[in-house]
This record gives sequence, C-alpha cells and structure tokens, in this order.
Amino acid sequence: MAAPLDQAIGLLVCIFHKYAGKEGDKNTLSKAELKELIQKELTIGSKLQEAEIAGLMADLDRNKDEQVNFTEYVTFLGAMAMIYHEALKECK
Ligand SMILES: [Ca+2]
Repeated sequence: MAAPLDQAIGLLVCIFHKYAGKEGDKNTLSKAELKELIQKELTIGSKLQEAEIAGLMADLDRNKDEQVNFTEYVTFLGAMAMIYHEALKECK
C-alpha cells in the first residue's frame, strides 16, 4: 500500500513517538529518551560517549527547554541524512 518513502517517513515518526512516550511529556524527547533512541536505533549509537550524546542534545535543543520536540528531531534527521549522503554516495 504505502510506497517506500511513505514507509520510511512513517517509521521516522513512529520511532520519535516510541521514545517520546516513555516518560513526561509524550510529545517531546527528554535527555534519557533521546539517549535511548540514539543507542537503540542508530548503529553509531553504542559507540558514542556520554559527553557526545550530551553535546548532541544541547545542539538539538534549539529553544533550550531541555526537551527535543518533533521539529528539533527533524533537524537531527536532516543532519543524519547529510552524513549518510556523504557515506553512501550511491544507493544499491
Ligand atoms: Ca527543545
């Protein structure tokens, strides 16, 4: 039914909600939720140091409310897409 890009976008949204819904505000990622998302959903996640994740959180939290909202999460995905674009010069 859904085309591949629809599925990919749906997955990005679902992963946000899977972690955002764990504690506190159901529509934002706390530091702990973001950390778990990065560690469980990204291959690079388990290799990142505590300080690197904290730095990433600080960068993503543009409005400085200690939460990563969906707009801030999309910024993160955009940055990751740029990195993947560099890494995967061509898709199979
Ligand atoms: Ca925020």
